[in-house]
Amino acid sequence: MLKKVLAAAAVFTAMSLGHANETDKTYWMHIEAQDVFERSLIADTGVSIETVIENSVYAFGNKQELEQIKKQFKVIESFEFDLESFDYPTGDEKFHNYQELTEALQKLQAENPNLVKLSTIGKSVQDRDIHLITISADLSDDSNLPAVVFMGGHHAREHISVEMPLMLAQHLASEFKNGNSEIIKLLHERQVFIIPIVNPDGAEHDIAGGRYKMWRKNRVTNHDGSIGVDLNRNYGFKWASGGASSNPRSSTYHGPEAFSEPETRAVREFVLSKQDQLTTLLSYHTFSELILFPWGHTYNPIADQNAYNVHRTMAETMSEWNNYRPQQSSDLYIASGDTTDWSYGELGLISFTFELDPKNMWNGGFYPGQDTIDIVFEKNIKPALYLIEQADNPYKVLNKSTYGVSFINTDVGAKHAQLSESL
Ligand code: 0X9
Ligand code: ZN
Repeated sequence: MLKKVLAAAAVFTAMSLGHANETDKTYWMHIEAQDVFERSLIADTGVSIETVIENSVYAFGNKQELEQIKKQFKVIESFEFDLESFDYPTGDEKFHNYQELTEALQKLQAENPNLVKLSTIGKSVQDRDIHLITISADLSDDSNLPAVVFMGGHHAREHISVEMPLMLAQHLASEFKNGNSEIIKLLHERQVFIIPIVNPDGAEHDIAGGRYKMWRKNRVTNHDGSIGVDLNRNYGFKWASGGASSNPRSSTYHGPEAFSEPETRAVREFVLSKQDQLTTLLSYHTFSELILFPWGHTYNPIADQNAYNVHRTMAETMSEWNNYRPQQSSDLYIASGDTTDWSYGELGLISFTFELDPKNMWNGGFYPGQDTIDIVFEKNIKPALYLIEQADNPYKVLNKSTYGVSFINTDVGAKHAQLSESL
């Protein structure tokens, strides 16, 4: 605990960014915000909101964004955030860098050739493979088993969001091997797809030199020479419609167009290629201990009542295991172009974003230390197994025998209607 407090203190006391020019400097801000509308206005300036507490938020942003916020809101405290002298306690070797992750996935496949397949869905900006693990007793490419996809590592600094899907893959394989009858049955009836790291370039940058850098975006060079697009603002459903920045220097830059980035395109192509099988998607992020579901780009709930109820019911059920708070994404703040608005909005997948541990900045924020890995896994394995279990038809959680004739599929396409009506 002391370590965590010290880590948080290091975050708060870090001060100057030697190499950057004025506009590149990053500021840590504590801003008064009474409700979700004020939080959305703040997010709209381009800062990335990191912690929401009752009447205020904590956020990172650049000088220009800070100035804009000062005009509208009371900034309780702000200071320049020193990326260079940020010195997190050592001892985080348990986290997997890209090379170690790749080796762990290769080992998993080598040890379980009939259950685990390692492939790639595409390349990152810097030409790294974006790995895909398929786990099933049926590994054939044309399988028609119901499927669920788990993803991690959209945001570079969210390292625990990579460990969770890796451990999920390892857990499924080892339990299958150990004769766990529940897992054996599950893997005979499903294909489980796991993409542990969508943004490998960003994650490698964040740890380069043995020092965390609070990096969020990918590593593309933008037209103005700045670096990075926020991959969780780059998906193509209601893209750039709020809570995402058009400024390439912003940490929530949405990119020049929807799916401008090879990483989000790779996810799109993969998900589209499996759309006949996929019913469910979970994207792991950190931090705040939340279970989020669409919409994120609007305060409106999903118009389709059944789909809304499925999301809410599943989120509430999962929250009993991990004690995270279930809520609509936009209850946090409006943000457009995230993975789950696209996967639900475009394809009707039942879609969740988990904000994993810790709960807040004072417990370590993005860098809570390696002891948190096992805690996160223990809390979140049951929710993951539950999603796999329900993936044949998530609408079964509603326990209804029929939806009658009044069912109108207002949000999405054929897939969703078909599942809902099959009850
Ligand atoms: O802002 C994000 O992309 C996610 N939070 S994070 O701290 N991991 O960056 C939350 C996305 C939730 N979606 C919306 N609020 N629309
Ligand atoms: Zn994130």
